[in-house]
Amino acid sequence: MDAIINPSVGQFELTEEQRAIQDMARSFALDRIAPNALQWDRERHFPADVIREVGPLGMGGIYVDEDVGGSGLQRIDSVLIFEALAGACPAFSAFISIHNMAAWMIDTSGNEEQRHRFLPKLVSMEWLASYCLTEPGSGSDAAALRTRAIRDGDHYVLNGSKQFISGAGDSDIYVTMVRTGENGPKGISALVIHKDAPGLSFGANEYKMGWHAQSTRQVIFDNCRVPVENLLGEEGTGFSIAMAGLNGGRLNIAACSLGGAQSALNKAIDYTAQRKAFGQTLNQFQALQFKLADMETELSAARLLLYAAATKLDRKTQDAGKWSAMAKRYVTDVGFSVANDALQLFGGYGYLHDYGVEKLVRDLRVHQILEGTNEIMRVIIARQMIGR
Ligand code: FAD
Ligand code: 2MC
Repeated sequence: MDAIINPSVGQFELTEEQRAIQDMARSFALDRIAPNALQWDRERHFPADVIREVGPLGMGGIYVDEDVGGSGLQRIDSVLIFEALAGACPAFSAFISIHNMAAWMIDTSGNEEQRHRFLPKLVSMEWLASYCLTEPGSGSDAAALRTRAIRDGDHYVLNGSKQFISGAGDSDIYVTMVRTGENGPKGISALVIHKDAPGLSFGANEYKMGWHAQSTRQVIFDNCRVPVENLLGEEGTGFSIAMAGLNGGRLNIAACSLGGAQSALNKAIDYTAQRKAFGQTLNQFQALQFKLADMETELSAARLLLYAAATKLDRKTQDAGKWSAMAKRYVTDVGFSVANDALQLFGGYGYLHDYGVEKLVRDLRVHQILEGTNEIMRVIIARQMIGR
């Protein structure tokens, strides 16, 4: 059932079922993620074992249909889940989000045989999934991708590479956009590629500013052979499939920012209630009270926008893509700024790893870049506004 959301008066109320989903994700985050998050970050460890634990809890196919084992929930439920998981570790939450995006693409664009071949193992998280669109020569201009797939009997033969792929090398399934036809978006197709495909290899794990709990590698195709039966939809429809996936993915990334920033704010509220300067606790300085008030206000506005955008995608409204872009742009900008302000409130201790705030700042920074930069979100919003 939909959450009751009326953005025009700024009120929303979760249903009992949604509260139960939120509680389940929060307890998992508290018990299984939070105690390990700093260590994973320090050791650049991809916690595949703990990631797999979310499958039996229904978080491996949140909005995948129930006939193949999915949870059959809605976008609003998924943002509640990713917000809750990100409270403990945004990078962990974001990987589950990408996995869900890839699974949803197979669920909605795959044929029955493909759905039954891939989805039961993806929703249980026996198999993990990655999403491969970006290339070394094309990021924002995604329709310029050049990885070529040429038909050879009952296989495609792929040559090219994908850049910055989250989970690459650790995932079992790669939903990959390739060029099967002309230049531009209409020449792109989507393939489901298993990690054992001959000719598939991976680059080195990148050293990054944040998201250390996730691997990021190149995916390299050297005469890689993929069965034609792994084509999603028709040849030439891959770009639309990729973009439809991102409409939901962008909401989830925004939810990851929201959860991470809320966690930073909560830490700042506690810290400023204890730390003393000039004979009083920090939270007695009005300048800092005003800072906390602004952080709370902006996060609440971000949450309302996100929940409204998720509801629009659930209702498949004509402007859902624009709202998804608006939510991604606004929530990830606010999320980063709130986490950074929380770090400032901690003074020098905010800069120390053990306090957990600097990790949140580092993790949230990349949400302004990936799943479409925030400049590209403005391109999408403006195009809808001016009718192009
Ligand atoms: P560019 O496209 O080169 O952009 C450079 C700058 O120019 C940016 O500021 C951009 O906003 C700006 N710009 C470009 N075009 C315009 C324009 N028309 N108007 C205004 N400004 C513009 N991709 C995947 O496919 N799968 C993944 O799993 C994945 N995971 C990632 C994980 C990490 C940690 C990172 C860093 C990236 C990941 N990406 C992934 C790639 C990510 O989506 C791209 O980095 C992003 O889309 C930007 O592309 P680019 O890096 O090539 O930047
Ligand atoms: N939803 C549904 N369909 C969409 C869409 C959307 N959000 N955006 C575009 N399309 C369709 C569009 O309708 C058109 O189809 P048709 O001709 O049938 O109408 C087709 O796609 C081509 O669209 P455009 O003409 O708008 O294509 P253009 O090349 O001008 O630019 C742009 C599209 C800039 C919006 C796209 O390239 C883009 O989103 N770039 C950012 C790339 C990105 O987000 N990468 C993220 C990688 S994943 C990641 O980072 C992870 C961490 C997983």
